[in-house]
Amino acid sequence: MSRLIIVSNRLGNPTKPASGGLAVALNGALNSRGGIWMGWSGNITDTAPGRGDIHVQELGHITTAGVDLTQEEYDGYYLGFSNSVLWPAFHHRQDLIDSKAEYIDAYRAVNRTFARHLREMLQPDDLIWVHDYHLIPLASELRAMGVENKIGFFLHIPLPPSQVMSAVPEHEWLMRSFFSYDLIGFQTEADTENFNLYAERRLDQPQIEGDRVKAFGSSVIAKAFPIGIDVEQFRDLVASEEAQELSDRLQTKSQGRKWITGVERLDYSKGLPDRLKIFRRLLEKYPENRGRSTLVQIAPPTREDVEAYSDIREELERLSGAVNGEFATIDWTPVRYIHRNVPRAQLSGLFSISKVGLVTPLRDGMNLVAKEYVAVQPDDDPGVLVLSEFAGAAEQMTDAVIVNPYDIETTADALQQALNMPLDERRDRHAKLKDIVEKTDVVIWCDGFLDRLRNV
Ligand code: GDG
Repeated sequence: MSRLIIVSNRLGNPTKPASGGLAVALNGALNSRGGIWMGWSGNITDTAPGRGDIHVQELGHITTAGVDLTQEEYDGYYLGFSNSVLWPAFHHRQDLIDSKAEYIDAYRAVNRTFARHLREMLQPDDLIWVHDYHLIPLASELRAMGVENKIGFFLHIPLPPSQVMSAVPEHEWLMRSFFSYDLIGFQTEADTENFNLYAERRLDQPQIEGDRVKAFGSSVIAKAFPIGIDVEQFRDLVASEEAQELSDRLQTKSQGRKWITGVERLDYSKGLPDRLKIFRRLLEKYPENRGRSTLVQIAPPTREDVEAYSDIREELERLSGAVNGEFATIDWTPVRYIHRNVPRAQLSGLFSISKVGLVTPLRDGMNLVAKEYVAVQPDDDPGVLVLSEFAGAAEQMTDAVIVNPYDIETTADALQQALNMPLDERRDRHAKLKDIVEKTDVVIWCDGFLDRLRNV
């Protein structure tokens, strides 16, 4: 069997029990095939740009290769082009693009450095799998160095329509780099369609035949591979002592109150301020929820060095403070807002007793929280998933209560509907959602992508 080479911005750690579904699946795939995981080591050094050391570690039949970055590279490649240009643009927030000429240079240079280190470690039949927007040009750098191995790419975030894509500096160059891959995986059919439409409208004489797109004298297969979660692992967590202890405590304390739960990194794409406005509207319009429903919002910090993130924390504190100030009573706090990372076992416990999983991003590649919430609902008395139509997950999870989070009024109505949904309807929707989550778990996703890549 050919070795698997995973390349991602951050390096996974195969020696530690992985906490996220993605790391679990990739560790599993690497363990069964043997191979290399390459990524940024997490170190910032002061060597000359492009000379960053590589730290190679042998862990059984997995090798990890961590590449150091200089401060300049980190600022330009990671904070700059990846997270101040591509992340906002790909999430339809052209208004937040903050572009400087040196960003794209650093982005290209770091991709070249990764390619240079990787080429030295490659064997002819290695299968290479590159992850996410930080590394889109990696294959074209490898091809320029003569690498002929099969190379696949998976985009974890959405691919925007060509009109939005055209806001990205040098977008033609970026889109052209996709054609150095053999296989590109997107989260949804909609993303795949955006890729094909960009090719049709902006490339010179493209040909699209089924999954295959031909342009620039090369051809690539572009296809949706919706990512899933490790259902078994997440259910084991909910059975753990830590999860049980928390859910028992919450249920005893709640005295019949209903928990509504939201969990995500404090990112502008996740629609957190709108969520607080939705909850506020629920309390205003349906006063029977006062004293009876509580929103638990967990939003750990993320990318605080990127300027566009600086105001969200303040805005969220202001909004949650205002709701609590207006509606709280001596023995009820409407919003519990936690700006810290919560242990994964506790998250699973909280999900399991929450009557509503409120997942309302303004734009999201997939959204794993929606799937985690469904995975741990009790079959006999399940809660309701309220899901934004702008999450990739909405393409598969059509039995959720689907909402438009920009429309505060109708989303507050939908939340009220979810809180009062009859048991039969909840069971019916849950059974269908659970089926989807189980049938498209992360191992199936990983095997599906690699099988296709091997057979391209
Ligand atoms: C990107 C795409 C796509 C969250 N808070 C805590 C915590 N989490 C965990 C969740 C979930 C994961 O982090 C977040 O995954 P998402 O899918 O919701 O979102 P992104 O981080 O934006 O991921 C996304 C994903 O890639 C996979 O392809 O679905 O669209 O944007 O597992 O549970 N975990 C812990 N404490 C927290 O406070 N332990």
